Amino acid sequence: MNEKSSTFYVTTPIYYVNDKPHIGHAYTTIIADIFARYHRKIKGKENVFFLTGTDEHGSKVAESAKSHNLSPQKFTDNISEEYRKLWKNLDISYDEFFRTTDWRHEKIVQDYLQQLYDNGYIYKAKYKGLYCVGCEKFLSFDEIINDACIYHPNTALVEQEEENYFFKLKDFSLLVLDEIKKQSYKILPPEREKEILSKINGGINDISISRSGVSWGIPLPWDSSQTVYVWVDALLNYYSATKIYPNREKFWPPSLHLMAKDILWFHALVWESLLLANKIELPKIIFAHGFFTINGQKMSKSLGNIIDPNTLIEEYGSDATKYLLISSFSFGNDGDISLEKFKGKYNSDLANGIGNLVARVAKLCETSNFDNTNNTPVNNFSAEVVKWMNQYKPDEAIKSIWKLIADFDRDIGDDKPWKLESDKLKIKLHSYVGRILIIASDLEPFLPKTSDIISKIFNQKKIRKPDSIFPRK
Ligand code: ME8
Repeated sequence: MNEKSSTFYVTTPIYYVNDKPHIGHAYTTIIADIFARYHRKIKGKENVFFLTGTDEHGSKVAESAKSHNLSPQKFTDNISEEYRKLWKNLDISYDEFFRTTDWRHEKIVQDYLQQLYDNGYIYKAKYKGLYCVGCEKFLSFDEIINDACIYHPNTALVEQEEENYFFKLKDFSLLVLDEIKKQSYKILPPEREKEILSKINGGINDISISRSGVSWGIPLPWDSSQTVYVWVDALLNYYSATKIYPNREKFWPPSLHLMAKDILWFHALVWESLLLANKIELPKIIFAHGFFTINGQKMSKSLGNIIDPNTLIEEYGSDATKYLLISSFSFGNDGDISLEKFKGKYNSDLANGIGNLVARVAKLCETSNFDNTNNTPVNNFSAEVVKWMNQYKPDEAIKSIWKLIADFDRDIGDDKPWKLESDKLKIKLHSYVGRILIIASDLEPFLPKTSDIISKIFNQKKIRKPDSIFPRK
């Protein structure tokens, strides 16, 4: 394997700092964390780069700052810090936290756009359209239902006419189409790739890459009366990160960009076009997962149903929060979650599932005074976990671990070890410890703290029954 193929670079979207993080943001970041931890175990820590961060420019953020009577910089500093705190509480193992207000990024964005401008890919034109501040973009007809944005029905659309600079997206979209067909880069799940292909085939307009009325942004290098369109600024974070942090250049191109379907268009077409225009290698995989609702309703401030992930972490701990979010619906599809369902799932899968199994096996070892000096350390993944992770199905991978747990529980019932005589019992317990260490190793990317606790318990010479690892709620 050469160095390139052995590196793994995974990203989350950089989240807007107009408001505090919610469980939608936590969801994508947990999935990215799983991929990062999984690949670190296979490829080594130094070959994995996990990037997350915050998207801090643009009118959406500026308006929010104003409504809080704070300067945009102060406001973004505060919210960006909320994200970092959350990722710490949630035990997210990112390598770098990106902020688009980092001056090194601002300089890279300016140089990048200057190069596009010098090469004739940017021109000035008038544009009139309906702008959604929630999405930070002009909407196309298929994104407007009942005079409102499909993603932000409560945000009033603004009719705007501006003289802006445009990027020749239309020309590059045909090259992107070729790259998708050649499979040089992939959009997953496959049905999303089909959507993008049909949208490109349906015809593309050039895209405005600057704004004249937004001062909270990076000035265009050749015309400081305009700032860089926040989406162009934001997409370039993935590239800047490999330039501004030491020893990250070897990670280009990104292995996996994660996001939900709401922002796939920018990632699947605009991003690639910007890269192709400056002759930069394309990312390998763009994965757009689904959107989840809460008790059947869209999460929104006005409905007051936004769940703060910190509340879940306080109630259940970081590992359980991760488990509950990723196992609630299938990765890639839309889904629905509810706090009541979380409680049920916590009790059935964590307290009664893995928690009970660990207690049961440890107790058997303790009461029979089992000598655990000869267990074999486990440091790889079960074939099922590898299979699903290679298919970008972390939820299926975790399901396969819960199948191991259920099978193991059933086998203990069938084996009735408490009836075995001493020699047979020793052999049985030896195999049990082996099985539970396999589960612990498989769990490492998904429930890292639990994995560590289980490994410690079952690597003791004299195994002792621990306090309950997931107390019933
Ligand atoms: O779009 N279900 O930031 P953002 C699942 N700054 N995922 C959800 C979700 C839900 N209900 N709600 C949010 C932006 N997400 C830009 C990105 S990247 C160069 C710039 C997650 O704060 C999901 O990952 O609006 C979605 O794509 C992202 O949050 C949008 O975050």
